[in-house]
Amino acid sequence: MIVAEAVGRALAACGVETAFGVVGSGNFHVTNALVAGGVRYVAARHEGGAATMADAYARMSGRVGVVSVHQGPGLTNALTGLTEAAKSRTPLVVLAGEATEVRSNFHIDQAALATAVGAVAMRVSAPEEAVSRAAEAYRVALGERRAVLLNLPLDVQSAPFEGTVDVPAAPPAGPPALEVEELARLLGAAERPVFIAGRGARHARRELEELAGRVGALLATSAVAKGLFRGSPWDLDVSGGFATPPAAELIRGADLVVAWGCALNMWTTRHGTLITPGAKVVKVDLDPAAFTAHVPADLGVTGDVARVAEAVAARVASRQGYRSPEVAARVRAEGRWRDVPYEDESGGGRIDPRTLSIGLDDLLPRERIVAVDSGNFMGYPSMFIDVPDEGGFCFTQAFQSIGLGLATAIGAALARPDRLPVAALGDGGALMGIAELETVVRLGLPMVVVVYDDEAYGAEVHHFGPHGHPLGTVTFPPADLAAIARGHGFAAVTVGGPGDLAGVADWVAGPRDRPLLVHAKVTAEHGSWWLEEAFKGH
Ligand SMILES: Cc1ncc(C[n+]2csc(CCOP(=O)(O)OP(=O)(O)O)c2C)c(N)n1
Ligand SMILES: [Mg+2]
Repeated sequence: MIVAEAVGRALAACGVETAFGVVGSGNFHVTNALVAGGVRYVAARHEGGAATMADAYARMSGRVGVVSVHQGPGLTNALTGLTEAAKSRTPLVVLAGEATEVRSNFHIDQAALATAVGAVAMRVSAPEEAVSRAAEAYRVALGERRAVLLNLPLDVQSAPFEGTVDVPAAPPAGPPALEVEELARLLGAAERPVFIAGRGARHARRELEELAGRVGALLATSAVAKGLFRGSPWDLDVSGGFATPPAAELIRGADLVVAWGCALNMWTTRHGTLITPGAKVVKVDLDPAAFTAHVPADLGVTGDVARVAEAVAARVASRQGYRSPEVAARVRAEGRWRDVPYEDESGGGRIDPRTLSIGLDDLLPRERIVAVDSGNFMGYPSMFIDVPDEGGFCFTQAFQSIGLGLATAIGAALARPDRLPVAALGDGGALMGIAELETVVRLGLPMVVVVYDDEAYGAEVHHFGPHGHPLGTVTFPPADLAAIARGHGFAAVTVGGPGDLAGVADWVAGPRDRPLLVHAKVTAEHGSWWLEEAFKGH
């Protein structure tokens, strides 16, 4: 066995289930070894797609995502996806060939690249390290929630490996935090507590609902945990720019905000304005760095969200808190965006993006998994297309890159084959990530790709247009996205008004043997309300 094979076999033995990549000479053997070890390998068409697929797969499956790339350009192509994963603390291992000979065309400082974007760089420097380094990369990715680049120098890769592929067991979880008494005291005294659950709470619905029920807390999430409390009568859905008017008001009314695995960034708090001055803020997080980030915490509790919530629940008495019948009635009547009245602006061959999103919400099966790209349009699917739970929404937006949405939907679809994958994209993001349309068809995914087409980088149009700047650099002629999709093997419908949604209904009722692209020509007279919020941060 050569070193490359030992690395692949070791990762398979660690429990890797699916790997994504683009194969070249420098990662050929390690990828084949993954496959030989029982790992499903998914070929992407661009390394950026592969990295984002692995990221989304990891988020939706709870497993470590694995990416395999060629040295040099294979890694640079993957960088945007790797950065998103690093910022999102997704457990990810990137296997990359490495040309250590400085005169090689493929040579770059790969370790420096990785650390520059927040990933951890490791290297198999000698044959005898093959298994221990692979296991270490896996352990750091999973245990510390890091994106790890494992460099595989070409000369070391091809050397013989003499040892056995035996990987050590993962260490047990740490003990719960000591600050639970203080959190229990604060919750016991709060009149109007609100819980905001983030990425670090996606595994802890039961424990949080139990505690919230005792202390009378209302429930909200950050965007990445959307759906976590779906079905609860106290669910305010997403806190921040996507919050409904009553949800925003109720969050502002809190006298205690407990952020669970959630740093309370500018998006989640509308630049801090959703937290009323004087309200106490508590953060529960594995990483104490979260306590001082963004809105600072009055109290930080270090530990796993589920364990801390359990420990606190054992120390508090039952009280009504924020859960009055009036609040319940309000959440029931106005808690969803589609209950908020609006004037439908569809007309002239274009559909109002709200009407489009509500129409899709009605037509698409409820067991769905929605992935959203970045851009002006992004709030429409996030706010109007409902999801069944936290496993129904995948939001790769920590780096705010456009073009990740389609690959996100592919990775999410592979993690949850029981659900209909829905990719919601702008025309700009769709054309940027278009390399993976063929991947959707090749994998036979029954996906619905919705393109909110305003023939522009709408975010920029609405950012600069009101100030009278020329917009020629951010507007485009019409592109026939339906024809492009058909060319890849998709079914496609062009939607220029509510009546055209019948084509979507036909696809849903049919055999769904091909993915569907919905080319929606959307109205674009004005920017979205959440975008105005975002521009404050630019
Ligand atoms: C990789 C990358 N390039 C550029 C940007 C800047 N940017 C933010 S939104 C946007 C426009 C996206 O256009 P589209 O996907 O059509 O969505 P729309 O804003 O029109 O709804 C651009 C170019 C970015 N965020 N990421
Ligand atoms: Mg656009």
